[in-house]
Amino acid sequence: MRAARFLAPLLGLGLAACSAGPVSAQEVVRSEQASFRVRDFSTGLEHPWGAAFLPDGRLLVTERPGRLRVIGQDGRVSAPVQGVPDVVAQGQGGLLDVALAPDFAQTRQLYLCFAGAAQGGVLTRLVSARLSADMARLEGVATLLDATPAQSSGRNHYGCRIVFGRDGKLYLSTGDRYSDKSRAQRLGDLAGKVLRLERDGRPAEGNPFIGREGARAEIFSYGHRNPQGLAVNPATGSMIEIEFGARGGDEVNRLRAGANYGWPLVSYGTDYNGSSIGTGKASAPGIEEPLRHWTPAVSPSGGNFYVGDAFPAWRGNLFLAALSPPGLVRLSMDGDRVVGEERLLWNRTRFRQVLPGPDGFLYILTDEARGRVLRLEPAS
Ligand SMILES: [Ca+2]
Repeated sequence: MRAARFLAPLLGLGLAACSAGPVSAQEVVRSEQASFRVRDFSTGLEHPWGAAFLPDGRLLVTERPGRLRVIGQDGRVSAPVQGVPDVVAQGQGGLLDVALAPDFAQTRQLYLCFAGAAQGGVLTRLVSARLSADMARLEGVATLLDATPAQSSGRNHYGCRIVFGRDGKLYLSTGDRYSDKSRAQRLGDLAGKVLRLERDGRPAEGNPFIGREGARAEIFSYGHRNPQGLAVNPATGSMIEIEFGARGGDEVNRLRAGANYGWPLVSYGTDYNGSSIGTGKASAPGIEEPLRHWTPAVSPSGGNFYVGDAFPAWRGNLFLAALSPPGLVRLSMDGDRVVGEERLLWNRTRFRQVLPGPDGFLYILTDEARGRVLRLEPAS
């Protein structure tokens, strides 16, 4: 068991069979600032990846193999929503994130991000669609952006988180696609970037590389490895990005227009075989420092800031869903500075995404073949 625990983070494997066992329903956890009960809110989801609450309190959830579901407030899972585009559900790819348009209540417009087939291979693709009034199907599906060029080798590192900024623009993260790390530094390439888009997929007005020869106008920031987390800090309005390092070097960053976040020139971690990354340095002039970094890795996928009334002590904290070692990372913030860290439900079940609900409870997607939505509720 000790060897397995040591090797698991290196191999990217989960350890569902640790001594404490997987996270289970009805458990009460007493932590630094809050006591909570963990409930199985919903079950029977295959590798849920992204989620968005609808205005009526229901929850839209993606399943990586290519399904979109609506979960009722009673936790009941709908039949798959019809009309989801074909995805390449191989490796880390598949149907990944879902986000609602800011005016969803009027337009019923939503956005999906996934691994899509294209000429020359596979890439990260962004589409828009309308959710039918009965929530049974998607209508008017349109491809907004392909993070070109497509890559024929490998099925890893798609990034693929969608978030709207305070500026009303759509931010989309893309991974470096693993095989050729240098894609993240190339400004003519949309891999390993955070893109800032108008709602129809065009480059957003004011983007930093508009007019620069050889650079893509969609790019907001670059030098990212595999960013699966994006969230707006409610205290500052900053766009916060979360990305996996290789063997260590996971990062939380505050995004600035036109900034270089360093991959693969610098990293606080090493490559999986222990060799150094790029220059072998952890930082360099002209490259943005992370707000926080982890070695050994925690493998943070999605993350969100807690807003709500159920856990007053957690307001404004940034929660990260960690895959390996699995669990929840809670970061206390002072503005955009990270001033504290606590690990919850650690070494138990792989978590893909975490988000607060309109009821103030905290919802977690588990990365399992028989995946669940967990709900944390206050316990006295
Ligand atoms: Ca970095």
